[in-house]
Amino acid sequence: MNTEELLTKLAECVEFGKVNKAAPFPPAMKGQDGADELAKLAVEMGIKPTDILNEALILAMDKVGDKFTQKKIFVPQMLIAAKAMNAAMAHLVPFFKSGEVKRKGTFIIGTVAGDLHDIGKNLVAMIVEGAGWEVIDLGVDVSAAKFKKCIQDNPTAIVGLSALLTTTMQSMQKIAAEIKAEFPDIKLIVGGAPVTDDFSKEIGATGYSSDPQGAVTLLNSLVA
Ligand code: B1M
Repeated sequence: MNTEELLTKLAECVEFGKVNKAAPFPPAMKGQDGADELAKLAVEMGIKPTDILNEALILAMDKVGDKFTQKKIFVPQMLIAAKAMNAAMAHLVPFFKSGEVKRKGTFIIGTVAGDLHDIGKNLVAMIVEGAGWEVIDLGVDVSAAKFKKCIQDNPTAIVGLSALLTTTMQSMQKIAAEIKAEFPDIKLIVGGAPVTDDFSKEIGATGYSSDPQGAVTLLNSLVA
């Protein structure tokens, strides 16, 4: 297998959620090497980690995000694709740590105080990470103080707030105001089922996205 064939195959594994050779899913790829084995092989073959990331993994996750936006795939397919992505990424971690592979930026994300919904937030975190960002996931029920502490430690980060309840939209508004009072130049993006573009403008957020791929596009535009 040459480099191009290997990266194409690796991208397919991520796109269709073939985690490793033992994984029975997807049935059409049963018994074949998965993202785990192929990423390992790519590193052993000396393919540049940035090429593995950009020409296989990110490419595949972009497709996954687009298909999800277009409702061609659903949450389970996106989760399994993210699992395959993570299996491949494990082989690239040493290169990230050494600084050989540069991230596009840091994205701090959390579900706002009072809100325990994390499925959508986790999807956003996974897709953004898959798109080449460092993601700091603060979890659920995150207070303004916790966001602010994290921003202090990561001053160039962009912040993402997620809310799933109409009641916690108020919490989102309060947290956004507290963050902006202390960090007026911070870039803040918001999302979650009840959140709208109008609401994001009302609370002074930098931007809004209704889905993970939109969040990636927004983030990329903010550092372009
Ligand atoms: Co809750 N819940 N829930 N719930 N729950 C909803 C949201 C609800 C609409 C159900 C309903 O009544 N039809 C309703 C909210 C009504 C409202 O406020 N308008 C509701 C309620 C009322 C409640 C409780 C109050 C119920 C109760 O206890 N009486 C309670 C609140 C607890 C709390 O948070 N304090 C509660 C609890 C729960 C569970 C814990 C049981 C569970 C959450 C488990 C978990 O997350 N780990 C749960 C669930 C699963 C749901 C539903 C069924 C599914 C939510 C979900 O995961 N959707 C939901 C009904 C529904 O949506 N059909 C419901 C799938 C997910 C992929 O979509 O989260 O929208 P979503 O994320 C999307 C986008 O919004 C976007 O990208 C994601 C992918 O496309 N996105 C962002 C999200 N964050 C983003 C951030 C971005 C950008 C995009 O940038 C930063």
